[in-house]
Amino acid sequence: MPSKEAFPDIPKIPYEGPDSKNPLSFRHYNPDEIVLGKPMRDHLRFSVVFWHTFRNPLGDPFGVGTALRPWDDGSSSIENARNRVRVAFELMEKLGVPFYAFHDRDVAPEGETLRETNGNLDEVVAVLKEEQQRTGIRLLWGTACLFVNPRFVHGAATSCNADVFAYAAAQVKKAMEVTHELDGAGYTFWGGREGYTSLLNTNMKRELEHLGRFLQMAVDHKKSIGFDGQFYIEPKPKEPTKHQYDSDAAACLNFLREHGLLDHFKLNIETNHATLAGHNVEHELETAIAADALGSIDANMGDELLGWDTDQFPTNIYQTTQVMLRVLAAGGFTTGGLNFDAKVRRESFEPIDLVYAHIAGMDAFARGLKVAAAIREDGRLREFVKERYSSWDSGIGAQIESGKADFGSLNRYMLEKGEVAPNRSGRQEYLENIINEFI
Ligand code: XLS
Ligand code: NI
Ligand code: NI
Repeated sequence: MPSKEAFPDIPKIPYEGPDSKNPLSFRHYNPDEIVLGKPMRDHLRFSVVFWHTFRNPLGDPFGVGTALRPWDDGSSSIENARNRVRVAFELMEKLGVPFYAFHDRDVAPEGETLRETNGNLDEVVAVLKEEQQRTGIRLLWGTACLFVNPRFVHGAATSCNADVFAYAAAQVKKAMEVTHELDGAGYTFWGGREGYTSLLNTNMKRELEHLGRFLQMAVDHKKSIGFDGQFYIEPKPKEPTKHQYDSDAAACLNFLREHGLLDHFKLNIETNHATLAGHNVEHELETAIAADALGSIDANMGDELLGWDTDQFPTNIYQTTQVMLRVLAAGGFTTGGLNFDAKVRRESFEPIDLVYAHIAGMDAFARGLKVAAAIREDGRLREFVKERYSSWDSGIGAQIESGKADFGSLNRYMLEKGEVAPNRSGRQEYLENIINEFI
């Protein structure tokens, strides 16, 4: 515990059940409660992000930051950085969150040179390590910030400037080593500025090849330092560039396959990135699961009236249900978790809003988990889909699936039969009503 608590009036948040009117309690998240044979804690694997929760001043393009963070002296001193880490762990402990995630530059200030910057990072990592040991809270994943500093104006691994590629490589090398030292369960690559704003000045083929080479170097380094955490790629279609190369799950999978990297990466799917890509999170999860590549989830939500990455705390139970249905269907998380890549609104500037926001997100997902578990136990939805595809389980369908049919045999089959078996209704509204029955 820091000598002086940053949240002195906040107790450890208790579970009080659905009827509780206490805003500092969970009404659904009950970590030890067994759902489908497993404690909620292990199903949900919540993680707090350092960047939004402890470094975001809550500014927007029209106004300065509004966040009140009395523990932060606003300086870029190491002392301030180390103290911030202690505050972060105080909050995570009070929330009962088992994981956290950070970018290298969230936790420690940059120095004049790479060497000095690395030294700053080491000084803060020492406190992270201490606090992890004290609390048992673990690092879900580490990552490198390759997008804030002006040197990355044209990208990092996809920069037109080879020196920038080299700097990014050195930075990721260090971030991986630090993640390893903190026993991180994973390491994430989000494309940052890996994309373009104008094709007039861009050699796309060359940039993509550089990105492939960069990730291969990371795979090699992982092996050389003996880090066995999971690598993730996080798809996002736009912001900050007009066209990010990792635009969606399918594009990432294709890129990994093309560069022979598929065995080394899984996907980290972010709810609102899916929406920005013109999909929804269910679609992105299904795409990842079909390729056996669902690794982790950046849990947030967008606003249907705003077309940018608003990173709101996930409070939509219909959506958390949809997410948890997929997580359960995929057999649950292994290395990954539900990482709140979410920030409080600019209008929610008090420290206690950080607490309310996480309680809201955790309860929305706990409730989504319970609803999804009930839907699975009920079985009607699964049975409907199974039945819908039953023509593939025997006869001509089974022959096609097992590779025993060809155009010739299918032609003979159909000439003999003359017309297809009648189609059946898709019953979408009936199925939507089943979901509502449980919510
Ligand atoms: C930005 C991304 C970023 C990654 C980590 O939109 O979501 O926060 O999760 O670099
Ligand atoms: Ni994210
Ligand atoms: Ni995002």
